[in-house]
Amino acid sequence: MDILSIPADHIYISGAATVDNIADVTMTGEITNNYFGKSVSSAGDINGDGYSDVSVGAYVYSSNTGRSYIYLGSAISAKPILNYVKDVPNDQGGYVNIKWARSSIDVNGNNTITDYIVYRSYPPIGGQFSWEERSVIQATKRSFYTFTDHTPSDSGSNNSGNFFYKVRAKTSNINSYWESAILSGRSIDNIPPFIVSPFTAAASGPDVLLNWKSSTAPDLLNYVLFRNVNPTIDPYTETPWMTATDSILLDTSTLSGTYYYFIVAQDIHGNYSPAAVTESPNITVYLKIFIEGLYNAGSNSQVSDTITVYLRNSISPYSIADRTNGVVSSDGTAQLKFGNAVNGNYYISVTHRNSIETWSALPVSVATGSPISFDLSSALSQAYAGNQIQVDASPVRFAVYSGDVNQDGTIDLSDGSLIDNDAFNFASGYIQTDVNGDGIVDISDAVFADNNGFNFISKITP
Ligand SMILES: [Ca+2]
Ligand SMILES: [Ca+2]
Ligand SMILES: [Ca+2]
Ligand SMILES: [Ca+2]
Repeated sequence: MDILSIPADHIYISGAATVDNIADVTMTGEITNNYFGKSVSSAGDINGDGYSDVSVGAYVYSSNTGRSYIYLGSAISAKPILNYVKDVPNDQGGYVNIKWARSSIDVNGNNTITDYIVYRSYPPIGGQFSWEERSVIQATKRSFYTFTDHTPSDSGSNNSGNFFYKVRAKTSNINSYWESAILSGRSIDNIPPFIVSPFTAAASGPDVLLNWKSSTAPDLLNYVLFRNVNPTIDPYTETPWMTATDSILLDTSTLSGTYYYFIVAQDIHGNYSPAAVTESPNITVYLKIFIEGLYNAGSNSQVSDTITVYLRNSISPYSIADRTNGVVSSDGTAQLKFGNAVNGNYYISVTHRNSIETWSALPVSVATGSPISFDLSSALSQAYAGNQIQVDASPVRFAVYSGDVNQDGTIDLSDGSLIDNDAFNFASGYIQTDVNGDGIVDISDAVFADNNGFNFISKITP
């Protein structure tokens, strides 16, 4: 506290950042007309308590005798000032830290204050607090006091966890005390569980068996699981699929195709670990394939495009066991995942927006969890009936035929006329008739249909 200016008998006290023009203390003389306040001066710190004291003269206190009053400076109120109630960081919850500034009379030379009592209340009901004594701390004339309180509950997703505090500066007289203002605060569990790892999904007949390593979080509540066709989710907004307390779960109503399982470990305060993800069990095929119209022998690469790939039963009528879409990259590789077919031997057949449907020469053995590679491009004989065309001599590469614009299994005049029409109309974009994949339709696309049509190219299947 500093005394900044002393006009007459009004004293302005600067305790905080600014000084206003409202008197903090008004002192009145003991008798009227004694000219109390005619002279006011700072008296220095007379009693050595760290506060400036004030001398106020009343020079006509009695007929001939002036009187000087010494006012011992102090804060305006003897109430302790509650500074904060805040979470203790980096813990599993349950604690808040409370700090307050002493009563202004808890100072050297003054033993009025004997103790501080910390009170806590649940949020008031109907304006009524329910104060509970949490601690009694002896007054030791320190500027500040702190206390760490163990809270009954933490702030969580469905609970604000707010508790209210006040501090009483107590004297030896039970009826005489000063109380701080009321402040609220809450404790928070700052430590979510670690990510669950490992987390695996394996086929178990038609079911999927999920397995994971138990979390070591000391405040673990359970595991929350999710399923989604997307490989990433936000577990806080995603609707949970299951909860579990074990470290194993059998999914007996699996989704079709390929999708993803996610798991988070949840602590008792609703904190989630990061989500761990695992793919649904599937048959993965790494296919290598080039497409005649999209291939450039000069750069040894092709225009990347979408293909549709089928697993077909190995015996007549070679029905479709599974299908999936994939993107074949410029280097001819595509990763394909089949979520429906059971382990077995299948022909692999490939379709593309304007290429001849092409099958593998023989059935290929596939199984969930055991990815295989299949390369159509390495030899003519990789394709059923050798139904491919060489597109490069160095490196030696074979490609599926291009030009089946109408996807009827044969390249002929009807494909050529579709290309001609679009070329005549300057059609452009991602369209069937753009055989070389440059985004426009012109004579360079028609060449493929013309040449392959001339050679009566058709799909060849078992
Ligand atoms: Ca905490
Ligand atoms: Ca925790
Ligand atoms: Ca055709
Ligand atoms: Ca083109």
